[in-house]
Amino acid sequence: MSEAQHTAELLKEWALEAGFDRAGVALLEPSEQGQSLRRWLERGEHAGMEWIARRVDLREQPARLLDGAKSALCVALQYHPLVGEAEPSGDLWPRVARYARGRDYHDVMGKRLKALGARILEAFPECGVRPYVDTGPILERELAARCGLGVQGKNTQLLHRDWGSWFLLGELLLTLELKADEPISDICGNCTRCLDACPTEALVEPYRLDANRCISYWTIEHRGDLPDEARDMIGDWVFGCDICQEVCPWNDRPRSGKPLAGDHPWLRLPPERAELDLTGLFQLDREGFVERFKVSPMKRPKLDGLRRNAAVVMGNRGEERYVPALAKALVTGSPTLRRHAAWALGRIGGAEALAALDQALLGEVEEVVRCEITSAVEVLASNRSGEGTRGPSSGSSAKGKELTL
Ligand code: B12
Ligand code: SF4
Ligand code: SF4
Repeated sequence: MSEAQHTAELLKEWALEAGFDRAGVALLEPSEQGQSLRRWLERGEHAGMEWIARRVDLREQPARLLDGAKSALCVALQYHPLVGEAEPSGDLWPRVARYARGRDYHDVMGKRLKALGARILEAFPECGVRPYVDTGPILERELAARCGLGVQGKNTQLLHRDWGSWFLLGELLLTLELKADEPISDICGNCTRCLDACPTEALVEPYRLDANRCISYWTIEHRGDLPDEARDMIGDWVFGCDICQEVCPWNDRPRSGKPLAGDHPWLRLPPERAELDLTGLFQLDREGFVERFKVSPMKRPKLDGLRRNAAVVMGNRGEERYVPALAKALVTGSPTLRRHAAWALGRIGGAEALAALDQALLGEVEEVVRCEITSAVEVLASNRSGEGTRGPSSGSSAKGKELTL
């Protein structure tokens, strides 16, 4: 065995000891996806994620991120299915993406990568080391695909015949000479289940996702008010979206026969969060939010963003039981929440919703909120007179619609 191969094997073993489920070694050669990344950006399919467009050169040439970088030790951490974990109940958690129910993987994987890096430095003091999880200018799926941690599926997620796609990625860039692992070949074949199941047609063609239509983008990444089309699209997803993974045959069951993510307590939904439902999100104050979500990926859109999503989901569900909470939010919430609460009340309808809207209009001073309330009242009035066409949606009503922002 060559020294490069011996060191690579040693480091992969240490990665497993550091708490990762799988590891592989990739050479830091220039990206082969640079052209299609640039086309994706030119088409504006990154939606509001301008930060992706700013660092394209580095994404194309990841070796430039660390002086003398030659290889990447790529790691994967499984997050589902959790052994012995029942699906959560209630009206909130089943519609929060699985990766986000427990602790924030950026922290968990970041700490483990740091510890792994320190161990490598101790053994190879001359080595340069740089950890990344998610937020660096790296095409992480491409890098991990190069060393066989999976292969990109038509839903753009990295997947593996033994492990499915419910895993997260991270990597250590290294200046060490290491023997690289081999990629694996395509496992999608003729399947198109993810493309067929995506309720918003965000997967515009195999391996191409338009974030302007992706529920995950709107509920996690988009800041501020949601345009009307996006409110339709998100259906009843409060944070993220798992549909294109749920339908993937490689996620049906662990093919390897080994338990997946059986010993990852950090992924479990903590009791202080489990008790929350949609209306509970409205009742949280800043302190309560920080207490419950400071170690969760759900802090990303902030309390206002989560409440915005919750209001839209209530409207899309069209259930009258949400009217009292929405009516209160319409008076006491932030301008963003008041706007989305008004929209949701217009969706749900009924005398109580209409009375709340009329009442709120009397005291509302923000012009955008007044407009939202007025149009919600108009929707209800036209519904009453039998002219209206709007009503509760499950998100799939967005299918086939043109998105105009
Ligand atoms: C931006 C981003 C998003 C955006 C855009 C998603 C996207 N598909 O790019 C949004 C907010 C929508 C998103 C959603 C999700 N994300 Co995300 N996201 C990222 C992030 C930060 C950057 C991805 C990126 O660079 N996209 C740019 C586009 C252009 O890349 P691409 O889709 O890979 O497109 C290339 C290929 O399709 C390729 N290509 C073109 N033609 C062909 C043909 C073939 C045959 C092949 C193989 C490839 C290929 O060329 C394209 C251009 O480079 C990465 C972390 C990272 N730094 O990599 C996490 C990451 C990809 N996300 C992750 C996760 C878990 C998710 C969600 C599942 C979360 C959720 N449940 O809501 C969803 C899944 C949505 C989906 N179907 O992809 C994980 C994926 C893990 C895995 N197993 O693959 C990552 C790696 C984070 C991590 N560190 O673990 N995400
Ligand atoms: S995450 Fe949801 S909306 Fe986005 S591509 Fe997958 S199924 Fe479609
Ligand atoms: S659902 Fe089918 S096409 Fe989509 S990623 Fe899975 S195997 Fe590939």
